[in-house]
Amino acid sequence: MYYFASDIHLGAGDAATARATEQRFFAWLSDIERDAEAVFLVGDIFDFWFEYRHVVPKGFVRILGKLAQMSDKGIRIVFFTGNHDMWITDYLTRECGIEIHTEPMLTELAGKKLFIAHGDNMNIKGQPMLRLMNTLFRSHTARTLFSWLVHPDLAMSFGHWWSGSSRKSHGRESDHKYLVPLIEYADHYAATHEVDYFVFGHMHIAADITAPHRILFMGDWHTAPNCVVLDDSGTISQKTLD
Ligand SMILES: [Mn+2]
Repeated sequence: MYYFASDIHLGAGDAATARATEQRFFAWLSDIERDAEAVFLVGDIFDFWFEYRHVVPKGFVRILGKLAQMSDKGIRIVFFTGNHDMWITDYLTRECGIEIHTEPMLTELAGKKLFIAHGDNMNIKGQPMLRLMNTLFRSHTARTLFSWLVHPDLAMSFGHWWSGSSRKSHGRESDHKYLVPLIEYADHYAATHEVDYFVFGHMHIAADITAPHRILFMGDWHTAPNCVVLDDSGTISQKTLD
């Protein structure tokens, strides 16, 4: 079995909310651990993560321990960076055996071809401000300068403030018009590539689009914990968790 989840936003909200999300995510990982061949964490797993050469954010020990344990057992943990955790470098790979991907992936699982991506930074040509921020935030030079010049406590305060304002700009749970750019992206991509299923996060809207291409959008865990499951026969489905 293959499992997919995105937009957990660990650490978001007040301490009680953040702990409840972490416990829910931990329970899900413990549950799928029985039959998971691989787990795909499709971006924004952390509400904010900035990694220095020798310093990482506090917290998340249950989740990191669980992921390390699963990886040690031979379960493949594949992590796509999202727009909230794009500054992950090598800590999670070295410490927990997690595969980090900063770009979308076209892969074959259970005999099906899947295109997997967080969904930010795609089809944003008409949004110059977003494009500028993407370029700046992804710049290696900017990241190095930031880590040299900004004290970690200040970086975390800034990051949590920025993450909070970025999440608030979503707040549109059911409006499918926000999915259109990614649906267009998928249509365009499918014209030149063979794809059975597209799997996206980012928009915080859970949706299962069937035509002309099968596109599964995962929602965020603050609205309702959810995941996508691909079984060994190649059947894919979306699940809302309790
Ligand atoms: Mn998100």
